[in-house]
Amino acid sequence: MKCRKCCQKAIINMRQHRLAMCKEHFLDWVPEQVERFIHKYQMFSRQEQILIAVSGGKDSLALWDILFRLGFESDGLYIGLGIDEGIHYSEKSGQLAEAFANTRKLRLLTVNMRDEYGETIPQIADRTTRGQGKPCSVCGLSKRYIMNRIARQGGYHVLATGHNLDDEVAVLFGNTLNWEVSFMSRQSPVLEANHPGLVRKVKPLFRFSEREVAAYALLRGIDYIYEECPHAVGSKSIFYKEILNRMEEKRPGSKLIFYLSFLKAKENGLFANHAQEQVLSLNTCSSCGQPTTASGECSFCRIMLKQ
Ligand code: Q46
Ligand code: ZN
Ligand code: ZN
Repeated sequence: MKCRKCCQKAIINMRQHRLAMCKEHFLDWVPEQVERFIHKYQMFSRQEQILIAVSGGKDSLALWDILFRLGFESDGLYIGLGIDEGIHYSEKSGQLAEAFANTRKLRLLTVNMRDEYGETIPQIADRTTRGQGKPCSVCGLSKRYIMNRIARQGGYHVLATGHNLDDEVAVLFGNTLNWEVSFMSRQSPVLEANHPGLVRKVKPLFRFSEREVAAYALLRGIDYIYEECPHAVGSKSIFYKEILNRMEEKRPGSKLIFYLSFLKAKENGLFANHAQEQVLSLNTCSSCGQPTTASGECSFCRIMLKQ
């Protein structure tokens, strides 16, 4: 297999794009495409301050590397979840995020759950009904809450996450199976800040497969955490990804078509009524002042105040 651009030996073949590339051209192609998508989907401009949610994994570090190479001003935010039983997931991922920032002289903000809130995610999950069995629900809502709070307090215009195509398609697949129309109406590569106190959220890597992002991170020599969070084992999302990978194997491009067709349907107004309802139903938390769909206190304040 030869590189489409220079005819040297290709190191990656992207069947869904009918495109093979050598290392050098692949490492140029990825940021070029990211810049194109940032512009196409109107994610942010060069004048805006970007905060990247950094987990220490390949996606968020690859995103930070790409935005740095493209000359966008961006800081990182790492949230120490305190998931340290077994493989020391949080400790290792925090060290890798820090090392990445230090070697490139980038600014990394850190929020440590234990230091800031007095409890780790597994501890909060253990004492709340919401977290019974698995801490993912508590973890997800805490991360969303903290990311928005730090972005807003720091005066950032936009919060970028490293979600890739496989992540997005797995979520869409799950929502479609259950016909979760309100979730589908909110799923997008760009979520505008349509309520006071919200920060725009963007996913600049949403058109790249997990394999492409992993290849980019490896070829750039990025040191990231290879292990998944131990709580991800057996998750629905991983199960959906396996099914979708089987489909992609037989029909390359299926994932991208599924996701882009969904975006097209949204653009044509398929979920317009539901999107409007979501905006109208946002309130302000009576305790912390952050936007919430709940009336009274937001879910985060409720789990933190519940003894
Ligand atoms: S970090 Fe948190 Fe994930 Fe771990 S506890 Fe679950 S939600 S699996 S992205
Ligand atoms: Zn080449
Ligand atoms: Zn609150």
